[in-house]
Amino acid sequence: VSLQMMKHAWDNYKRYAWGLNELKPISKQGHSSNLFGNIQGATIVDALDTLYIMEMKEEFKEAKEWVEKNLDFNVNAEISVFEVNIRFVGGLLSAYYLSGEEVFRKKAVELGEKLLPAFNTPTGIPWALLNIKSGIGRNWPWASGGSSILAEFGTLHLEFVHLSHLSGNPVFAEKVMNIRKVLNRLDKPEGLYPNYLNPSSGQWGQHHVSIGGLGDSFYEYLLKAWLMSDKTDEEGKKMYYDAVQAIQTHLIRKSSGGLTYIAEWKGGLLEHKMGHLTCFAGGMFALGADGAPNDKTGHHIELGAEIARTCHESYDRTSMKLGPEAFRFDGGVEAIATRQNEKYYILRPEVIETYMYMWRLTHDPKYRQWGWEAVEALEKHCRVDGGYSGIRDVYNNHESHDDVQQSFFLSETLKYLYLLFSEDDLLPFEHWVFNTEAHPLPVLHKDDGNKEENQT
Ligand code: DMJ
Repeated sequence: VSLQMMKHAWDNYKRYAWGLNELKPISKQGHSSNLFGNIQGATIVDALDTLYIMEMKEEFKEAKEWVEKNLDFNVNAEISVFEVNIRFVGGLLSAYYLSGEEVFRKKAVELGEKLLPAFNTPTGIPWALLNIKSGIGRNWPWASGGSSILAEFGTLHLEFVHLSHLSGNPVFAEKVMNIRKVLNRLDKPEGLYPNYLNPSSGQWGQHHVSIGGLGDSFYEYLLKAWLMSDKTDEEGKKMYYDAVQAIQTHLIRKSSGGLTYIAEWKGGLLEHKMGHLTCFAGGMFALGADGAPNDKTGHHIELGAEIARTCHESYDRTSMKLGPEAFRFDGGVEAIATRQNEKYYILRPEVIETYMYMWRLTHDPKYRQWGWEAVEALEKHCRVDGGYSGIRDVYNNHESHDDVQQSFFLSETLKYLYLLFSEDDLLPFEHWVFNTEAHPLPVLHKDDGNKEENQT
């Protein structure tokens, strides 16, 4: 089924928005998000590995040809360093590792080089935004006193380690190792990492902590850096398990109805709200369970299962059976959005992502059932003639479509659905880690490194 869904999403993108970043499935035209400046083709690059895995060979071939002929980074564009890294660098790296086609390696390294000027700050903590022609960077004007964002500069590690590996140029890995060094020098309030860090002073901005937006994938990349290093990156491992310990103590709570949730922390005060984005953490806890210190493996799996259940409830308590952007545990509600501007669903993957990890790690059939419920809801409410669209209010009985087919729907949501219903030996966790946009990157096995050294 996810293959049919992919075909519908891809065919319509191709028909109405080919070469542009994303598709507007209602108005049947291209959609440009300013996150990518005027780099083009986000949906193509994000979808490459999904097409490959689903064995959509014709489509993969036309996507590759587009990349060869048209993907151009010599443009005057201000881009989001984080978004371009996770979608474009990540997408190109995965396409290279899966297909072995040199063009993807070349483009990934070329783009990586374009991103390097973002690190020209007094601390080496990169800017959020970069003009890839002039090399001038800046931060989001809304981010706490000129700060960079934890989830942005903390979500470069996996891709940059691979860029060094593939190019032979150590500079990429050096840049991301320095980010860790800066973080490790700083005092952390209650052991937590604030979402904001000033790249000039090297000091934290506002003490806001989140495992959802602005924080999320920083934690994910600590764990995955360790896994991707074949468990040799002890620093990443320690940072991850220490952070989870602080998160458990200060952010994880249980509602009176028995639902475990991860709250947000604002200068010591809890906001009892959980984002759809935060739902990825169920899968993360389960993935990290195996290495958990002090015999805590079972506990981390259990935590993953509880987060999965809570996020499933957030879907089940809507009329469309698709979850809202954020849901609350206060004012007498549990796992329900109360604010109008938190009721939307934009084809995000995190809940399905967690089902996929929980399925692989426990084989409890309920995760496939829950994934199936999501498929039915997507087909009923998000599928339109011209592709798939987000929904403005999941509690309403009538769809109000937002008219965007997000590129992560093809790279993540549909890929995780496909994996949920595939055998475990398709991209096995011993050999692959998924970047935060669901692009698989190979584990760099200790032996491979030795082999290369022996050869030179
Ligand atoms: C994706 O770009 C990535 O999953 C990122 O980590 C968070 N936001 C979207 C999906 O919701």
